[in-house]
Amino acid sequence: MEADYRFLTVDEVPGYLASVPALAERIDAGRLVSVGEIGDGNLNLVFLAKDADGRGVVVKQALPYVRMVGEGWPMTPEREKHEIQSLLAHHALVPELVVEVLHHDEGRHIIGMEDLSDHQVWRHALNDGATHDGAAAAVGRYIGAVAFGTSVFGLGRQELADAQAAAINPELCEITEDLVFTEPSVDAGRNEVLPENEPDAAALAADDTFVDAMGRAKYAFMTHGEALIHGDLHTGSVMVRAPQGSTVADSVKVFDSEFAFYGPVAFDIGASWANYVLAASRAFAMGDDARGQWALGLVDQTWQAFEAEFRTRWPERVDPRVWRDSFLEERIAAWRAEAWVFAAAKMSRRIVGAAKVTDVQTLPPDLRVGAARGVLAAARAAVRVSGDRSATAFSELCGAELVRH
Ligand code: SR1
Ligand code: MG
Repeated sequence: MEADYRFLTVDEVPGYLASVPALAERIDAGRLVSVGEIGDGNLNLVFLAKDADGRGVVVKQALPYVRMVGEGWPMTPEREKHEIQSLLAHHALVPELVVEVLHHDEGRHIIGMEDLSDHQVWRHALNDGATHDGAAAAVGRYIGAVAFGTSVFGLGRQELADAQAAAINPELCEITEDLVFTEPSVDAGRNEVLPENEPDAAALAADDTFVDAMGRAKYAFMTHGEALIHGDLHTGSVMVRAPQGSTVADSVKVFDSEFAFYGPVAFDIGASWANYVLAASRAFAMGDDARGQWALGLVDQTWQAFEAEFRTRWPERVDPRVWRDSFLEERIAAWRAEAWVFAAAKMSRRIVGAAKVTDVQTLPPDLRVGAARGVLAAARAAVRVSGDRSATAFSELCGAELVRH
């Protein structure tokens, strides 16, 4: 461990804030009214400090291991560099949709960020039955802006090479390769399901079509360095806010991009779709079919906004001489098809794998069984369908499986 890499504590936060000019100008460190550790993710420490004027900042520190497991699962704390680099690059493209970075402490792997405590983690809001209309479209617009602006279409050759070199992130990519593509069907000792779901997990592992699809998807993930993708774009990586009494989001902020690297554009699309299916599975399990259908509708909202954003930026592409409009149509169709399979991977890992989601885990066990079974059936069905179908077809197919189970 580096000499100055000490773990931040609640007691230390006031002094830390006072010592960092970029943070001290955003909060009165001498008049703090609260400091708390609020991290609820799988990996990091996250502190929120508020002052007497209601101003706040967030300080996040990467640990040298996976928080949800402990020191037995080491993980590079250097991941904070990838988070910072990607947040800055993405913020430059769509500042209104990405959390603002205020400070970077390389030695201690700490990031200072704007306070979003007037927002909610979108997964929590979804679990609570809130809608935040417009959030799914905002996510799609973010993916589209990043897909264009960090790729060969939006960057000059040297700038692209520099960005690619800075974004090499093998340790975190390997976690995704293992947990998302391999382990749903090949248990490495980390999988767990309810006893009633063991036959469902076994059927997934024995499904040659599914395993072959995961092999192709893993290959694409490891070789298709198309854009500086978020890399972990689930509903826990998005903050949402709506005015009191409104169902419409007035602010949506993407954060937590430590898994960022040059990867397939469709991986972020598929990640969002998978999490909408998980939200839908919760609603159907609770007997709220209207809510389930609403959650499935988010799939097309994200897709349409992604496509619109990419098409809007397309006239500005670096080399229109050979990247003609026919190529745009090819890319859009290819990304939509790939998103089906990435979504299947992402939804299945959240049911059988090491890192689960509260959408399903907080259901009573008798309801969880059916929700988990439905999600695994949807994942298996999705990889069987030909690649030229719409986002709406994806959500209809998933909905049919969720309702059936
Ligand atoms: C060991 S890390 C487990 C998961 O947490 C993160 O949010 C990623 O999704 C990762 O796969
Ligand atoms: Mg995360």
